[in-house]
Amino acid sequence: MVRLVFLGPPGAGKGTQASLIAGFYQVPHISTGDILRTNVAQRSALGWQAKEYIDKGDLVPDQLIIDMVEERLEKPDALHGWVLDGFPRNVGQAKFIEQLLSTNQNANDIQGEKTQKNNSLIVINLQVPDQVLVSRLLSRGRPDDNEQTIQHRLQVHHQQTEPLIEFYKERQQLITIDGNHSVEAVTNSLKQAVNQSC
Ligand code: B4P
Repeated sequence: MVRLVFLGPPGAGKGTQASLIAGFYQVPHISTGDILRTNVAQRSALGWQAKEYIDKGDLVPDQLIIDMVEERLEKPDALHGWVLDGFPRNVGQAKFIEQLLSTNQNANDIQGEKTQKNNSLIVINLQVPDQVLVSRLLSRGRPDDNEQTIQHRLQVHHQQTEPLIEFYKERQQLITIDGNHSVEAVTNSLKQAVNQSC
């Protein structure tokens, strides 16, 4: 079973690679950014709450995101693996995933299923220099891709998401990939690294 998480700064190519890898392993690609933007477009209650954070480049509060991810992971298509893109983004969110997988593991153990590797998580850290990120995002041009918001998103990433590198290193779940190459080259490195870990 493939359970993959993509870490990396804004513009590192998480969405681009997560979509390709999810297609390759035939598991759902779950992007918290995409789900939030759909909610904003639909003007749902969650969308109204999330919009001000996204526009500023801040993280949306944990409880809103965790409830949203929990609901998505309970859908039938996510029972046999997933690729999470943009989640977790801080230690609180990472602890939620850890707890969720350990609860699943306990349930499977009680049922006597052989799940030695079933609940293991692979964490991909896509590395790209800040100046490359800024130019990629400015040329993408999403509403939150303006110079001021991008700089703030990078700062939020360094402060809140980068500590996850150590968190997952300690758990021996981290694979670091150089994302500063063509999309195809990055995908190839990723497939190779994931195949070795599965
Ligand atoms: P996200 O939607 O996750 O967006 P992102 O980090 O900006 O982009 P990503 O890294 O996926 O870049 P992409 O592949 O598209 O977050 C947006 C906002 O939502 C956050 O700021 C936050 O407010 C909120 N949010 C989301 N998740 C949250 C959470 N868990 N908790 C709290 N808040 C949350 O690539 C970018 C560009 O680069 C594209 O144009 C692409 O074509 C290009 N590109 C990709 N790979 C390339 C390559 N190898 N070479 C050249 N260009 C490349």
